[in-house]
Amino acid sequence: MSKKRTIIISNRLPVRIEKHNGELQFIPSEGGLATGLGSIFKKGKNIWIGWPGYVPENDSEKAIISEKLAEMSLVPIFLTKKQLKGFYEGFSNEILWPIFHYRLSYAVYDEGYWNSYKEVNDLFFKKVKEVGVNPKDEVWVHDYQLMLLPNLLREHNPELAISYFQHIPFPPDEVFRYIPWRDELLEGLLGADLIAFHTFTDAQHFRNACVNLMDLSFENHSLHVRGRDIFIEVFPMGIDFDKFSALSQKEVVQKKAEEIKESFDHKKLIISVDRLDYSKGITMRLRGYEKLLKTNPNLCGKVVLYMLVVPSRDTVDQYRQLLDEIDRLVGHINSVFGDNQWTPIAYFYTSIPIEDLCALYLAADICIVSSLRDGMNLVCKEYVATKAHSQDGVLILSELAGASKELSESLLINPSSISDITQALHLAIHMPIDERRNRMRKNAKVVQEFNIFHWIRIFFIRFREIKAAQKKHTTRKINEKIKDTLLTAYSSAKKSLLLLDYDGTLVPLQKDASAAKPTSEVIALLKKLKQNSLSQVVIVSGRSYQELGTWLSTKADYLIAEHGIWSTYPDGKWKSNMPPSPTWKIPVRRIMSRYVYLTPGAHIEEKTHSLVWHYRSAELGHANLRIGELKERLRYLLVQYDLELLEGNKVIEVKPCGIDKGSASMEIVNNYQPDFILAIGDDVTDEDMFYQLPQESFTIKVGSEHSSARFYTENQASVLELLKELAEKIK
Ligand code: GDG
Repeated sequence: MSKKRTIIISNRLPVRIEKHNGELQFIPSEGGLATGLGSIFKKGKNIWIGWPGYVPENDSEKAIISEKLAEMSLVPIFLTKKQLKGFYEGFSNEILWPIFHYRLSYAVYDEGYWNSYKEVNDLFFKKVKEVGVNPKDEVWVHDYQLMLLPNLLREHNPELAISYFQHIPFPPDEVFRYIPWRDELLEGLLGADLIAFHTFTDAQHFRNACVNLMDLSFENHSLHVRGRDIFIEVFPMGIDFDKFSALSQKEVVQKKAEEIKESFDHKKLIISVDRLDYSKGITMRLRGYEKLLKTNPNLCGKVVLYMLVVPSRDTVDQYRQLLDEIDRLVGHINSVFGDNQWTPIAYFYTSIPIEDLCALYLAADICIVSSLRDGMNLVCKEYVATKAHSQDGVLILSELAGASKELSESLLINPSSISDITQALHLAIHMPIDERRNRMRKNAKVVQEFNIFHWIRIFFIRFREIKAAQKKHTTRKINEKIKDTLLTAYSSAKKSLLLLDYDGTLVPLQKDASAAKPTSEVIALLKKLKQNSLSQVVIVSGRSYQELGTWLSTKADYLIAEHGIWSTYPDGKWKSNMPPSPTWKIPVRRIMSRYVYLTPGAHIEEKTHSLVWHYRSAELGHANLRIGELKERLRYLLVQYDLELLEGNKVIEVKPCGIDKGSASMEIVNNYQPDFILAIGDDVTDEDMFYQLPQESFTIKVGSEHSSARFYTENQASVLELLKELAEKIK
């Protein structure tokens, strides 16, 4: 049997390929993610799949690259220039990137980009198939370029452990809505077992998108999709703390830092390091610095802003424009405030070796990160790690960067407020040494503890826990073996009893409850099941007895309505277990009506012995807000009149205590004494039935494994499949 392996998949491989004098050179990436994941993909037969960042000129070059990368456990996916344009520059960077960073007006909704995105995600999927994946393997997909991949993998391999991490933010669902292909993107991600983000806010936004756009339910930290639990998690990514901290102690780095300081005459050095991107708030930072100089002329000649901008995506229009804007602003500030002796901004549009970067961090009195939106931001963590020894330095950090949730001892700024930036710079320049040390020590502790290796460790712990729990649950999922046992027991039973819930079990749930009439398929099925003279078929529903009677009176042996209050057992005639005209309804209806008045889409259904507040057509968040108040207002009436409140699927129902689907079913069980019981239901109210029936009964929950039922099945359609097989057993 083949051994389990871990497959990492990301758009870019952790390597750069360059061609010099006709020779290919392979330069491994020094980035934090590459270092962290190195502890995984370099082990055993594990691999990392992705684009090598180079378009080969011919097949022989492809072969050379594949062979060389194989030695490094890397598997390349070769993309054409056209694919890179549509999938990467287009869909990923001109639609997803701006939308996910709240820049709605920058998005270009090009159908061609979308087709290219699908094509390339499919190419990644085919590559995974080609390298061979078995059900025991673990796959970890990284980032927004591959949002469709988890589901492509899932469809091919239902058991596979699949996780996804998004490195950039996830926008609020109302923003995400803008993307014409939003449903497909969510569907794509929902193929994973674990979907994780840097911050709780991002996780919350993603969850809301699934609940509000896909109408999924979220319980116990997980989304429920076609019988599978998908966990949404928060894992703030860290850096290789020890590497930066050790670099800062290296003599050569310290010397370089000293040289930097000297070259600026030991003036207060403020640094910023970012990729060229409109999400990084570079122009706002420049304006904040300009205002600092304008409002504090005494600082002129005493401070320098060292701004390192790393070239990125500068073939895209918006990035080119940003570059021009930065050039213009830097030129303006330097010419207005500078003189022969002093240039206020030292601006570099380049990238530098890691030792030089570390020396820059070390030399800086202040580091400013002013992202307008940033998934995490690693630069600020690297600055803190480099300063861990000296504990001297001030971090100014945007509250819209994920890192701000952890580095709370920074000077937090609103990056759209020029005054905020100016004020923070002023504070940082004048901060006393004790405070600087105190803040830096606390921040460094967080960066050290939650480092990249810790991130990977806790991610895999959770990932494996989820898979283990899934395996445990799947033993309860109706499979062929359980089905065989059930069908055999039914065939050989002398007296069998079928207790079937209606909505969500025999028919799908509908927005308009009155539209959920039995289909001809269900009617034919019930007719067939009823033909078994050794069996009784009972529909156990929460619906009103009038409605249930009109639809199903001749289709089943008995009907139980309103969660057990009405029953046609034993003589086929409706009777109620409750005295008529309950007085409690008047005050309960009055309160429920008030919340109908306040909530568009909500309505009250009146049954003979219960009142139901429906909110399937209301905005979910709004309804939840009202339900909280409604429950609070009903609390005293429940005690006063001995009532209970049932929370069902987009309904809450108030009814007298003591009678439920369980007690009504047990009345039949006690009289009929069946030797086979099958009970199926999807609602919380079916739990009373599952709980009270004899232990050996075949109790089946529809659509969720969280239940006291012995088994569960994926969805409503699978119930009909099962009942069909049952009907075929009738002699
Ligand atoms: C995305 C998300 C999230 C920069 N200049 C040089 C250089 N760098 C390195 C830094 C740092 C990295 O680049 C930049 O990382 P960030 O996290 O700041 O930003 P993104 O590239 O936008 O990354 C971000 C990240 O993914 C991880 O999940 O934090 O929010 O947008 O490591 O050191 N490195 C060298 N020379 C340079 O000139 N050697």
